[in-house]
Amino acid sequence: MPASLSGKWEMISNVNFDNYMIALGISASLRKIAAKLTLKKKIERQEDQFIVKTTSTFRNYTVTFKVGQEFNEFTKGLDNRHLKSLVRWEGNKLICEQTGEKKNRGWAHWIEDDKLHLELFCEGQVCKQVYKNVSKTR
Ligand code: YOG
Repeated sequence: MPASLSGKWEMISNVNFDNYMIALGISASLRKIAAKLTLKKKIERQEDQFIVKTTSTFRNYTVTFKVGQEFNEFTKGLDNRHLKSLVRWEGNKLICEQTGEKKNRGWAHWIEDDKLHLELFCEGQVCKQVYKNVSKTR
């Protein structure tokens, strides 16, 4: 049975987030705020359409996409850049390539041991986050 990315998730670990943010060019003052946040994800899926909401007490960010279909992404409230993004499945991993000013940028999501895993990539830095499921029903 393939585990689903869909549901509500809450961050339980966050490794190398500061270096990822530095690679994105985020200021020291914003990084200090961001480092203290417990991020939440709400992932909804309808066929190949995904809505991924990242929420926190400070800012929220939503991205909507169809797998295999390139889209324009504006990282509003994050690093505020315009990207060409493309999400695809690679085995059980949902992988996003974010083409723009920053090289080797993107992310990967997958399920492992009932946890949602996320790797965030930018310019050789990799931030690794793990989320526990907080859905009311599964
Ligand atoms: O997720 O791309 O799930 O979009 C990473 C923040 C902090 C603002 C969050 C607000 C990168 C200040 C999105 C955080 C740091 C720091 C809550 C990661 C940038 C600015 C929104 C992401 C993907 C995959 C879906």
